[in-house]
Amino acid sequence: MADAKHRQLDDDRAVDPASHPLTTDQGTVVDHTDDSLTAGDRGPTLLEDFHFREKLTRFDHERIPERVVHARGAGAYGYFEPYASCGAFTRAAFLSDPGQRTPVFVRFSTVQGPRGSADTVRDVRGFATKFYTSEGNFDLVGNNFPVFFIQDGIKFPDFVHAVKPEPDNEIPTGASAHDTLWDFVSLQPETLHAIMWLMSDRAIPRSYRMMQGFGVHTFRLIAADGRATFAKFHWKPKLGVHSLVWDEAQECQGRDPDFNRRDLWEAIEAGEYPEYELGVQLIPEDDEFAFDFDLLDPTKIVPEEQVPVQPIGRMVLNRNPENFFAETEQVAFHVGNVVPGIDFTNDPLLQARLFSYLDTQLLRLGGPNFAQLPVNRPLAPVNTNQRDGFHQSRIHRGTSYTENSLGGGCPVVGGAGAAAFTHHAEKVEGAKIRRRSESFQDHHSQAALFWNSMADWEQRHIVEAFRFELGKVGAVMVRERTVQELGKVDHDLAAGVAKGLGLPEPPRSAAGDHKHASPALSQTRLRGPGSIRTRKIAVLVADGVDTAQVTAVRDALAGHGALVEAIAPQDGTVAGADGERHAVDRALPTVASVLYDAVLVPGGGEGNAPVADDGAAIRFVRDAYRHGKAIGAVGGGVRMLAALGLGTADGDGGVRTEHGVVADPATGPVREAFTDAFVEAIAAHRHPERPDGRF
Ligand code: HDE
Repeated sequence: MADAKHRQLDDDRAVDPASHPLTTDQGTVVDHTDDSLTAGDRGPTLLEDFHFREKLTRFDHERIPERVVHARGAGAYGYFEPYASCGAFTRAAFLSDPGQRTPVFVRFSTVQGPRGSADTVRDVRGFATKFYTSEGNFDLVGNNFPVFFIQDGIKFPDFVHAVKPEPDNEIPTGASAHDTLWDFVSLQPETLHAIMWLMSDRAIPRSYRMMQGFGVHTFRLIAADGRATFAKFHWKPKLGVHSLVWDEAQECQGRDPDFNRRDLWEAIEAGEYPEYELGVQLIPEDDEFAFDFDLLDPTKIVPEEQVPVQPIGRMVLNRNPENFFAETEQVAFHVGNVVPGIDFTNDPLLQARLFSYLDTQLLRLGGPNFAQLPVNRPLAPVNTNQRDGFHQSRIHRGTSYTENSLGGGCPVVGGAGAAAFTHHAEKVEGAKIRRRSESFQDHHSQAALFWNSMADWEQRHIVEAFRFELGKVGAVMVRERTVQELGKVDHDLAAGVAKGLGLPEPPRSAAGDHKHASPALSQTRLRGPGSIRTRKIAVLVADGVDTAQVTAVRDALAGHGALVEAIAPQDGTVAGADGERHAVDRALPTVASVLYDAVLVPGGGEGNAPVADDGAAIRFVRDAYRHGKAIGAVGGGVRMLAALGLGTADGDGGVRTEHGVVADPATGPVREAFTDAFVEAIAAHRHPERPDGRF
């Protein structure tokens, strides 16, 4: 557990609060902190009260500017280890030795909303990883979409101004469903591919532990002999890729605005460490022009069917931060933080980012010395001629210029045998121009590729998302223009959206008219190992519940690593049908179906489900059904489902599974066939095939 980064942080940890009484910033012990020093009982406060002044001043200065984008986030420490040496294509030391663990810090984030916004908004998620390697920090600052909204970084302020809340009333918070974003989109077809991802379920992940990450740009990996290979970085979550559904995501924003943050924190606290596999798509330099798009264009993917993703290592997140501000807020990522063996390309978005990150951190972290902050400090030795500035916390010794003789010529540049970074000697020539390359002009083919790759239910969700977003746009011409643009992606898509908006069907267009698909893009292919580990299952109980049934299912699910909670109309305990008391984990009014992955409705002895008449329980079950979640019912629980029209009470008395609703009408001990079928239904995550559900 105590890896090198953890040990390094020991030097930075504040004094153990239990080890010493309260002091001022200067270390003077304070005698009283609840009343200010006043002249007399009811007199004015005295200026000489240094503790009072310090306490208020420090409080007044607690806030720093939040990130201009990606303000809301959650972080965790862990480690990365390669499966084998990657020496064939990169000289990066941390990728060379399968036995070597490199400490990491990861920050997940949403993009549009401020620090206090809700987690489950429709948005891109940031997935930024800092590798504390022996050769310096390498930051892989990615997103959970493999493409971006614009091709050239000079458009970034335009894009962000458009997606951020409206300038006059600062509405909406954390949402893209408003006029300025869609005005921009409808006029900038380069946004379309990323917009397709944004309208898909990828934009509402179930968990940070269940989403992919992408480096987006094409990078260059450099081998020890100087040979370069183009590379795209991919993170794949071990638990599979899973999403919420939109209705659920919206309700979560109220029920638990910290839904994703809490999920990450609790999983790590419970020892269920999130794990991701790092993969690379490798493209030899000779194949730079082998594609029908430009490798430098960040609005394009390299389909996995064309260039497979090679797994190269795994990352495990196993430690929560100790102080949110010091670590998660002050961490400073920069795409420009690379190590020998990893280099850039001329992707104009990447080039702009190389400027922007350092620049923004100078403001956000109040000066140039933020690399000395504990979470940012490399494990590799730092020996620079950079000096002074705000918040300098190192005592540098010796001269600070090169060449010097008075300092013995130190620090030596490119010391003998040291792994110095050498920029790849790419040949470049050309006239200075301000013009988008011709090779960047196709904006529709890959948006159509994404659409073609989706399963029916994924396409339905995309159409519904467009209808929702554009339905919130007031300017009719913006709605119309967007639908016209969608017509160039796919006619059925545009027609479906137009219908929802009450607009005429746009004419057929040839622009994105192809049938190519990349099956690897569909979430139906990304469900993962079919495990229910860490899934949250609610069991609805009340007085009279069949405790034996509850205990049997609970034990079976817990045996598969699921987290089971007994939920009752009130907290405390409920009296089982057999007279035993059963502990309640949560009271119904404090929870909702949207906070769980599945629900079990047990019976009560020979009777109906004990919660059959409870309004909140009925809503719970109905919501689970609408959101396509697995529902299990045993004994009288089956009768409750039938009464709600969510299943039938008839049958031959055997275990029945229909669209993820698993029913066992037997009132005796729970049968293994039931638990097996319920586990399978939960592992499927969602059941889009439900006939009358609104999934
Ligand atoms: Fe960022 N981005 N970005 N971005 N970005 C920032 O840096 C920027 C882009 C990404 O958890 C800022 O420290 C420009 C793509 C993540 O701390 C800022 C452009 C991708 C994070 C910035 C892009 C990202 C940021 C804001 C277009 C995915 C959060 C605060 C040229 C590959 C990191 C900060 C964290 C944060 C600029 C585009 C990912 C302003 C100019 C593409 C995950 O520097």
